[in-house]
Amino acid sequence: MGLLTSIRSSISELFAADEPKRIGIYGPPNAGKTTLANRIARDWTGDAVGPESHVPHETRRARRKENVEIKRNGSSVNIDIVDTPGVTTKVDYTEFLEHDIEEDDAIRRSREATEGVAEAMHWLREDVDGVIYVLDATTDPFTQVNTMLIGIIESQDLPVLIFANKIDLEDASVQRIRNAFPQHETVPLSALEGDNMDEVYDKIAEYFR
Ligand SMILES: Nc1nc2c(ncn2[C@@H]2O[C@H](COP(=O)(O)OP(=O)(O)OP(=O)(O)O)[C@@H](O)[C@H]2O)c(=O)[nH]1
Ligand SMILES: [Mg+2]
Repeated sequence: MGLLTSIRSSISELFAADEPKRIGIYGPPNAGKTTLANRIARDWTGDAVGPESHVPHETRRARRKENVEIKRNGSSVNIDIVDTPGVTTKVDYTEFLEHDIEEDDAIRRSREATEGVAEAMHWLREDVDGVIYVLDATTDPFTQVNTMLIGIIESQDLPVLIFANKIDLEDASVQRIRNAFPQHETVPLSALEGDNMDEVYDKIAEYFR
């Protein structure tokens, strides 16, 4: 290799190493994805990604926070966080009516959520470098959606961490999640309370460097 070519390839490697990794936060509705995305963004950049809500499908379009630099043991990892809408097989507008939302608004929300899910699925195939899969540890992890999504992630050969969220709640079971997906590492946390965030950042730095 000529000197110039060699210098050029070293420079491009240097830039490639600095390019942020795009990390998609996926999982079923209400698992706490936005709460987690906001906590990570607030801890490292000072501002939030989007609104959190007990109403399912609050996030209906993917939201991105770019250049989040997480410092770990003297080195740092630079990521773009993509908060995605909760994935379900069917968005039923009557779910919204239970939360005192008018029918017109409910229909609009369910349409947006369906489009958002399709978009997030498309990104999973094309546009992310790694996945944080968030589950509510108080609910049954053995669902069709979880099995299908984890399967797609595996088929794309993407690095994936499973986050067992809401461990502050009494009926949370991290073991149930570990049993469901023994092939992946499961990290317990409470995105709401900020429990176990040190391990969360250690694992992010380890997996998505
Ligand atoms: N107890 C507890 N509640 C949590 C935790 N994380 C999130 N929540 C609550 O769970 C609800 C859903 O949180 P979101 O962050 O909006 O969930 P999401 O996965 O983004 O939901 P969608 O955008 O609808 O898919 C909210 O009421 C949160 O306050 C947690 O660690 N513990
Ligand atoms: Mg959300």
